Amino acid sequence: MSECIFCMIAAGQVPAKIVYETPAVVAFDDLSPQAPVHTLIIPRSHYTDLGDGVPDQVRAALLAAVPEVARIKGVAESGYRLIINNGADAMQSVQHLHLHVLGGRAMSHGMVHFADEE
Ligand code: DGP
Repeated sequence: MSECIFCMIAAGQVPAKIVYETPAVVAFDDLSPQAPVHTLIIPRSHYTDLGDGVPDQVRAALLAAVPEVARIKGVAESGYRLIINNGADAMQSVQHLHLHVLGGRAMSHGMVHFADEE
């Protein structure tokens, strides 16, 4: 997808702070970090979200990258949270499947936060 910002990052056409990459995935720091460590892991190929026919090997590659990213970012021991905002109700804002790795400080137990409670 030529106009997809994450495709452009994966292709090296838009700069990003690359943390880790394999032939299947790229990990880079989020532009608007929500925690001291906030890294995104994306497949190089374009899939809108998890419902977009993502092959098993791509799903596996995304998860396999998680401990590598955690190690590189120094949060493997302290822990981290994984988030996938998948689709409209989850407020997915970039329509290229991505996994957030968040860490570097203690988080609350709460996982969700509904729009009508804000
Ligand atoms: P989501 O809401 O799950 O779709 O999160 C998209 C994330 O992508 C959001 O945390 C900000 C980040 N982001 C958007 N555009 C860029 C970009 O051009 N570069 C980087 N590094 N991150 C981006």
